[in-house]
Amino acid sequence: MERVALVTGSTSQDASYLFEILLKKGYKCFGLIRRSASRNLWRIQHILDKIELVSGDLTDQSSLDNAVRIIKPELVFNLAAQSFVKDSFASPISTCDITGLGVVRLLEAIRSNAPNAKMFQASSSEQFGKVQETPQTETTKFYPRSPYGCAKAFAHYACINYRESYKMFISCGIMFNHESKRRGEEFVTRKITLGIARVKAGLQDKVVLGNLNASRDWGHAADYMNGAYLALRHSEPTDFVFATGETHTVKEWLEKTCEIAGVEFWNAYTQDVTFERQSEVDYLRGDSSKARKLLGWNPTRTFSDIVKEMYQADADRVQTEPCNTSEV
Ligand code: NDP
Ligand code: GDR
Repeated sequence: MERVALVTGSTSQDASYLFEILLKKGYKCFGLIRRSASRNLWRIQHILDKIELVSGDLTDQSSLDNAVRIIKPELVFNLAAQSFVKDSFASPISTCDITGLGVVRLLEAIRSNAPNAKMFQASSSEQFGKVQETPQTETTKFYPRSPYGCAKAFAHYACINYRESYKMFISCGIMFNHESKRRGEEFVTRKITLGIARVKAGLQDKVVLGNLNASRDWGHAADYMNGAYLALRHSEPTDFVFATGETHTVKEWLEKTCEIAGVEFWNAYTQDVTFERQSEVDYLRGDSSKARKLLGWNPTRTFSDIVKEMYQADADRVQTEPCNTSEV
């Protein structure tokens, strides 16, 4: 029988890597995509002829019911979300509708139309927020610090509740920050690598940033999507932390990028409170022992590898597309 996977958030950084993994494993891949005036397909352009896109929106129950009923997937990966933390303060209602309630809509669509499907939920280290212990594990108490973090925590508990109430196979991956050359330009890592590439090319004076002291446990998106795939191959549904166990400040990311670029760090940036959060997550560092032990999962790229990959891709890109990032 053909193995069929449905991925929501088809245009995301993560879906682009997950589709590559699933295609290699022989899955027929469907990607849920919402309507938009201009489709944002650049991350999956190279595999568009190998996957099938279906219309659907996490805010619309009937579109999810239809997609799951027609596709009858064996695996469902829920990657769709309003995922930009800063914007969640400006749009708390729509963030909670998509990132929180949207997950319940998807769970209902699966329960009604493909109850034996296995589902992966993209949970987030933002659920730990003001951390209650370090390093953070699957059992660390949540203390979210943004509407996004609250919505993800709600979605996480909803998944556990459906797993326990209806015996559905639902696993949550509590993923710490993961980056790549396909990362959105609004996130700080990409803002820095693209901004410094532009500074180096003489296209921009400085990168304008907010809080440089926040610490994040940064890994690579391809590694984390391998973890998502492994989580659904595991014999039991459960929750896994995916993290490197290493933490670095935003300032360290900036310093490393400047070092690679050969740009003077002190001259390369300014700070503006516009880019600060109403309430910040100061420090994250995850303990992924459970995933390492049960799934044989390991992150394969170092902090330095990731910064280099992203800077190099952006340095190449500014030669052909000198776009402006100063507003994000
Ligand atoms: P992106 O921000 O790159 O992509 C988000 C995706 O969600 C886009 O495809 C977007 O589509 C889609 N989407 C947004 N709203 C809706 C909606 N109403 N209905 C259907 N689709 C929608 O995400 P990432 O690749 O960074 O992350 C993937 C998932 O993992 C997200 O759920 C994120 O919250 C979570 N996560 C990410 C981490 C990270 O560090 N990257 C860490 C922990 C969790 P469109 O193009 O139409 O906007
Ligand atoms: P985060 O990622 O909020 O951790 O969420 P982001 O890259 O937006 O911020 C990381 C840290 O950098 C600080 N910062 C800035 N951030 C942005 N975006 N722009 C700036 O100019 C800037 N200056 C400093 C932030 O204050 C923050 O402390 C990401 C998303 O992918 C979520 O969807 C995911 O769940 C979590 O990672 C884990």
